[in-house]
Amino acid sequence: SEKILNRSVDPATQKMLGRAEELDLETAWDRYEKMLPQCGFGELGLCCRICNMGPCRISPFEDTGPQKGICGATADIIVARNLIRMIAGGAAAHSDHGRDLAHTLLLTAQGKSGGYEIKDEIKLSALAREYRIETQGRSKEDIGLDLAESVYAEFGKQEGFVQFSRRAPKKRVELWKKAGIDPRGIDREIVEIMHRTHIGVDNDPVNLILQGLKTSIADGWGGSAIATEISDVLFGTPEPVRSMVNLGVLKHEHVNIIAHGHEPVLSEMIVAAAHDPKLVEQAKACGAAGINVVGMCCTGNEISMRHGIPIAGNFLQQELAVITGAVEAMIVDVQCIMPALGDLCECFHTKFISTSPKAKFPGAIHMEFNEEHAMEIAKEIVGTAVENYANRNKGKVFIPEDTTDCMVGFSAEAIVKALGGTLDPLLDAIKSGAIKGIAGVVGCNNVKIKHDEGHVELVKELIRNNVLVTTTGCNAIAVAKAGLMLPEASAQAGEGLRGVCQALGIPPVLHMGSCVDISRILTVCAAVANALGVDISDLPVAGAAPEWMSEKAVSIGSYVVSSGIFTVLGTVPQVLGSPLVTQILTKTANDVVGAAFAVETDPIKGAGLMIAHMDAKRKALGI
Ligand code: NFS
Ligand code: SF4
Repeated sequence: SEKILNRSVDPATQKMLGRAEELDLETAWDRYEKMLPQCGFGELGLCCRICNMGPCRISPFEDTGPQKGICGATADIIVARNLIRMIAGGAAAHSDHGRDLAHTLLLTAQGKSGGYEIKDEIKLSALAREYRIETQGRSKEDIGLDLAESVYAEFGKQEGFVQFSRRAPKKRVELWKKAGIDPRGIDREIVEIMHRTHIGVDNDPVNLILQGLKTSIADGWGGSAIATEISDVLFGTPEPVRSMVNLGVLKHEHVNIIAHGHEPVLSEMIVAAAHDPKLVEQAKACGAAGINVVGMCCTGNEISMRHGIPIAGNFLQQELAVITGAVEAMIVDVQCIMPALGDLCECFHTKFISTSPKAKFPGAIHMEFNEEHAMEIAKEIVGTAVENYANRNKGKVFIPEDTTDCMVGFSAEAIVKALGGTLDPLLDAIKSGAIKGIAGVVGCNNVKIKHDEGHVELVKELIRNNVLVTTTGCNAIAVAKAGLMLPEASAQAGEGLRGVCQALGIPPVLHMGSCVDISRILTVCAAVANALGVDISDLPVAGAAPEWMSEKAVSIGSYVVSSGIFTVLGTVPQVLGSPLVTQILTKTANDVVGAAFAVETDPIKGAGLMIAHMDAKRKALGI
């Protein structure tokens, strides 16, 4: 129907929305419709609930209604506080994920973890060198222990700086120091946001936003970078590998297990446990052909990047996966997991299994995971899924056939390898104009935008214009579904980019991982800037989040801009109630960090803004 076609451009999603209608099952899109019209004060960021004299809401019209909260807070103050509290939420989520990885490395180095090992010793040594940890003649466990303690300490550090932020060009670090936004420690900056936004503390919108930027830098160059780097140490640095995406990766004859959420600490173990011969045997005894583990959202990106495990879908497809009726277990840890899954799983045989003490859900069975007994618990969880196969109602199964092949696994290291060992071929291609610039296109799905359309249209327009695209998160999954993550997709690229892709055998869109792996994009930008002897803000690079929705995305956008990269947002942030804050984000930020945000809901126009920005930067560089 028309309604369904307006909800998503993805054929599998369209089919499943039809199936949901047939079964009279509710999805996020239906709940969104019931929510309309959404609160106008909230949309503009003008509602404050920070103290119990409120809630206060500021009238968006200057001549009618209250212009100040009960404490006297203006629209500018309220909008700025709300915005940076979102940054605190996002930075906390990414960084707590990083902390969990540091914890896993610590236990592994101490010989106390149940099934993990240090897999990438090259990465381990490289990181150890950054921390000036002695590596000569020492075991990987000894080095790992020192490294784990060093990265662990970043979170509670009170003074100094976050080590990985020093990968940024010198000019960038100097600029951060001058602006007072060089973060001292990850937790400290997040806590300071909560303090400053308490009633009656920081009431200067500019000062508030600067603290927001500082905290976001602690995320991108701190917590997220730690999550990425330590994951590589434990599970291996990704290398190009073939994978598959979309709901068609679920199988009729197999026990289907979806690993959904974010931390590879869990999903890696589920993948390993599913190979256990006893469990495979048990699955066969139950009449299944085998065990099929697939991913969803960012943990799906993690296991796809490292093992080529198929990805069932992105954020807005999580309910649809359950509606196939073919999922024995939806296993989740933290972040971007809809509480709606509980009720939905009850309509099917699907077991909704929560695993993190930090994240429990209505209707879920809780099988708590811990690193000390990782493999043992993972086997128990997979066993629960296997047993559940007998309960599948084959008459209720509806799996859309759609799948798309893709090539994933482009870590910074893999990109350098693909270039033949140095960045030079990339630099030359940028200088010659074969590649106009590099874009990082990332972020979520959002019911406010036709599912995947923002992602796919923006990326297509970029590659048509010879922009090499790097991607992570739900954007990566959308783009992979559209077939753009194959070397053959270079046929859709402009002539210059096509030539480069064909010469190197790479797709025009490079999958760099999960959202914490945006730190990989920063690392590449820093390396390119350092090689050219310029700041990141001088490069022909731009970012975009065409369908963003989460607090994590707010933190990401903020650290990308703070790193000097112009960023286009495809959904409107809740800040327009303050002309001052809007002005800071879209204009004044240029004077402070050399980059700013733009908001553009039309993906083609959004791509146009990025291209124009790259052209201007190229001109300034004289290339
Ligand atoms: Ni990123 Fe990943 Fe997707 Fe958005 Fe959620 S899964 S961490 S937040 S919705 S891209
Ligand atoms: Fe109202 Fe001020 Fe309290 Fe916010 S902090 S709810 S604006 S009185």
